[in-house]
Amino acid sequence: MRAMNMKTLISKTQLLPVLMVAVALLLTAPAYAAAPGITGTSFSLTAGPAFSSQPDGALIYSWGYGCTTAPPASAFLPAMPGANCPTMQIPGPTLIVHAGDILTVTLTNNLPPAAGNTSILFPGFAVATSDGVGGLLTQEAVPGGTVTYTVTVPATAGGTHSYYSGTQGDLQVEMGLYGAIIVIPSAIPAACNGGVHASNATAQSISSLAHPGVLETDFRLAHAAYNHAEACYDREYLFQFSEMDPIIHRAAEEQVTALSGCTAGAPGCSLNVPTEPYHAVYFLINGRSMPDDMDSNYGFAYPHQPYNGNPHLHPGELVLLRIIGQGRMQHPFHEHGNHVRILGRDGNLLLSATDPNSLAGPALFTTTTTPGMAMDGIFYWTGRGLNWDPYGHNPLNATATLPCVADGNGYNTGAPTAINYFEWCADHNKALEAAPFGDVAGGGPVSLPDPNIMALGAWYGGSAYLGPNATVRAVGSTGTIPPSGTVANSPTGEAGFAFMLHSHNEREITTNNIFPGGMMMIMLVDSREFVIDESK
Ligand SMILES: [Cu+2]
Repeated sequence: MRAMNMKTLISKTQLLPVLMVAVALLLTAPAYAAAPGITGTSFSLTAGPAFSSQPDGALIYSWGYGCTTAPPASAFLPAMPGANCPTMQIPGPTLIVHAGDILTVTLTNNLPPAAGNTSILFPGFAVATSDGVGGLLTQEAVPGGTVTYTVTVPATAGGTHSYYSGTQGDLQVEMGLYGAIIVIPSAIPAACNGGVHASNATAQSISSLAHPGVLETDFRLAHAAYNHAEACYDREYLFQFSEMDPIIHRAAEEQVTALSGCTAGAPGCSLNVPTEPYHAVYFLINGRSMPDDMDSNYGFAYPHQPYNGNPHLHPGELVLLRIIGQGRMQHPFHEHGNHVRILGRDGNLLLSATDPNSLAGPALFTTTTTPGMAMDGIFYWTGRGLNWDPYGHNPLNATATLPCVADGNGYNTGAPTAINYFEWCADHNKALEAAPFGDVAGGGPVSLPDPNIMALGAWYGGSAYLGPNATVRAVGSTGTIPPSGTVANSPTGEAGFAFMLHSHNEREITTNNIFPGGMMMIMLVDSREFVIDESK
């Protein structure tokens, strides 16, 4: 996912030079695609220890899955220069596989000897095992040893799935031994090959203010989450929710240190870490707390937490949210701006009882995950219900008014390349501002603050309208100081509508009891002519 526009942030907040250097370094760090992972039919994974980082500066002793050796660049999906699979990461590497595959997953146990055995569960899949020793739930790898799982992915499979340790789960999952499996369906319905994404490039090419010569790249893994015409999507993100109680991690670290060098299986060479009472203070999206989750994928500051949480989208796009609850708590995660229509849970499509050809998943206000549960849902944003016209600018003609022709559902979808594609026509030309610029006449109830006021923050493009062209024509409330064309408000910079996506358990949007933090991120809705580039 694309990193935040830090350039705007520093110019508006005039941070200390030393911090600007740090931010500049972040800008040069590679950040890549939407739902990255490793692909193939044979995976060599390891379970091992490393320290994960928190935005309060804490380094937390953790366990995670990783790659025994770095896979070839061709194993990464989407293809991303600079992508890596370290020997330990949280969450574990996302395994991107195809329906009908038979997977061979060999796990090497590189945890400290005192940690004992470890394993992987693949809930919902038929699994055969070889090597290892018998455990309570599956075959396990002894310290220094291996176990091999042969996982059959049904030809009809699709969607998002979890994997996690099946050994002493109260400790090992808490320590970080979990990850995701994405199954690409065996057949993609023809209806899914059009969609909003296909027309974005056309919309961008006709805009006088698009990034010259740069058109949007397709960062999807597929065009549908399942082999079903109602499972098409235009963009995708993977969110894995978890939490950590650092007291447990500290106890594990102290005992591992005290027992360093002991012989696995010998008397006394084992951990006795209490996992109750449980008092989590870190709440994670893809292994990171806010604001770290808004930084780059594979950012060098997070060598063991490579995945971010930073969604961007255009109006009307069907955005596939792949969501997994990986910890022990329920997380009532709220996607602001619309409900999420659930396609399937744990890889099972939710079909209508009366029409088995139709989907009947609920539209959820919060995508609440119970432990271990995965769900796939569709989110989109159009501006419907705002009661004013957020599309009120025309990038091709500063004085012409964009047409809005309502389809049967009330949206402007007749011209798929229109900049105001998916505008809710009932609000077309409805004024927001008392003294506006652009297409929409004055008379609205709102006097927006001067865009030069720093307190509005980096997100405000100087305009109440979507799009870089709106930013160009934005002026201060005095009408004398145009904020556009500055570093803070470059028309080529991102000036989308920002929505908080966060846990509705408000304790979970803190980091070690400090707000804001934890399980929170910002979603940006960008006008279509702005190129969402997941590759940097
Ligand atoms: Cu909310």
